[in-house]
Amino acid sequence: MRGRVITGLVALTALASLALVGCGDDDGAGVRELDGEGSATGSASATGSASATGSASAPAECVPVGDLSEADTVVNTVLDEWFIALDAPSAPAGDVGFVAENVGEENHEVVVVKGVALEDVPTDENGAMVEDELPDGALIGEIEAFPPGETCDGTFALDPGDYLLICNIVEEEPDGTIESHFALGMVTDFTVE
Ligand SMILES: [Cu+2]
Repeated sequence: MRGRVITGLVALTALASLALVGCGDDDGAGVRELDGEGSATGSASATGSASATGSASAPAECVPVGDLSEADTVVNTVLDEWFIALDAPSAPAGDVGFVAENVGEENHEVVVVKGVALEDVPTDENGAMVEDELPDGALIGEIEAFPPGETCDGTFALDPGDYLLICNIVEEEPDGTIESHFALGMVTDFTVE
């Protein structure tokens, strides 16, 4: 019952809750505990994620995208709570392979978006990107969510332009805590020249 009360509060103060989550790296242990509980019981947390992002309903596993061996440029990418770091801010036009290492403690993903400024990314009430509302052609592709401790890669044919790399996972924990990885800071610029 306590969880339901908190959920109601979160609905009214989603932004404040996100800010608290963002400040509280120490809360990570608790969140992870709840994660484990959720998967063990098959609870509603996965349902919430699926409706928000369509990416986290099944157990995450690395599914490489494209053929890394064909990449003209390889960009090493680090995913963690709550940032995406690249070893190069740009690449020449062509096949760009992102080799993403998840050094964090939660699943992460990489969505490649072209030609949309950060302030123009369409978002929902949780601060997550609404992929369906992106301009036509802006959604280039994505490395779907994969687990902590793993490395996954995606190779995309990129034309010159300004890009964003975004982790768009949203999780609603059993205690009502909502985490939008994008809102928490998992976004970075990338330029193709
Ligand atoms: Cu993430």
